[in-house]
Amino acid sequence: MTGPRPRIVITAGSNPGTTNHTWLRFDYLHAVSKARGLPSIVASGFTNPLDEAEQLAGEILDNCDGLMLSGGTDVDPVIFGEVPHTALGRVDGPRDPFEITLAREAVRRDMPVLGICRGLQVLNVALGGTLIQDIPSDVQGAARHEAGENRVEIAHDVDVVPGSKLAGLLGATRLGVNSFHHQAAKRIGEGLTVSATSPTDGIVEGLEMPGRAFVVAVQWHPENFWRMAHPFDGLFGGFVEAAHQAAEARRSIRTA
Ligand SMILES: [Mn+2]
Repeated sequence: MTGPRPRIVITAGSNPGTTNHTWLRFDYLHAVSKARGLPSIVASGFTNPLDEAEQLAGEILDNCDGLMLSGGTDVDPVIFGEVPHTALGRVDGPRDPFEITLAREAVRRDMPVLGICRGLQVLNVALGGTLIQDIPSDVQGAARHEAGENRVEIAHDVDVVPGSKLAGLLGATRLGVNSFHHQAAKRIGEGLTVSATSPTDGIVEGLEMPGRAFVVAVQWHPENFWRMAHPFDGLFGGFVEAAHQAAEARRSIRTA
């Protein structure tokens, strides 16, 4: 890859109800940087009237080459028309519409998108999908998807659909993943296909959009493995490469 590093914008949480901080684990930046992308952070919660959300999303995406939707709090089920479950965790009011708008606009533009954990759920809801609000309540005999504190502990296996983009990026059709979620995709959003599942309980662990250059999402946290050489490197490498291609294509149009 030659030329300037592709600009990857990473969404961050607005830390609802606590302090005047945004928050994002550094691992996301390290993983992008390791793949030779240039990471930057955007957060909701600054004074952006939601009626300007689409314009704001457009301006953010005009200034980057790829969108990474990061992990975080639960998506508010009111957005997909369901009553909140008693086991619903914290939600982040301004973050949901901000990220949903960004996700829809990025997909519309065919900009590369990588969704991680909550990011997979946001992408799914943005495209009209729904979520399992609490796996232990809703899925009998489910695997342990909420692991402990060790970010690189393997919690369960995933089966990756052969021939999927994800299988190509990872170079494997079964591998162990970490897991820090109690929600999961239920009805799949328009245009998305399931690229990975947890073999014992069928929980959706990967989504992607055929026909787009790079719209890929995983339910686990590959960014936590950036310190080691790992098949997950292929996921970030493919994402940053797609962003690079998109940037090069735009530059060639501009100079033509
Ligand atoms: Mn899981």
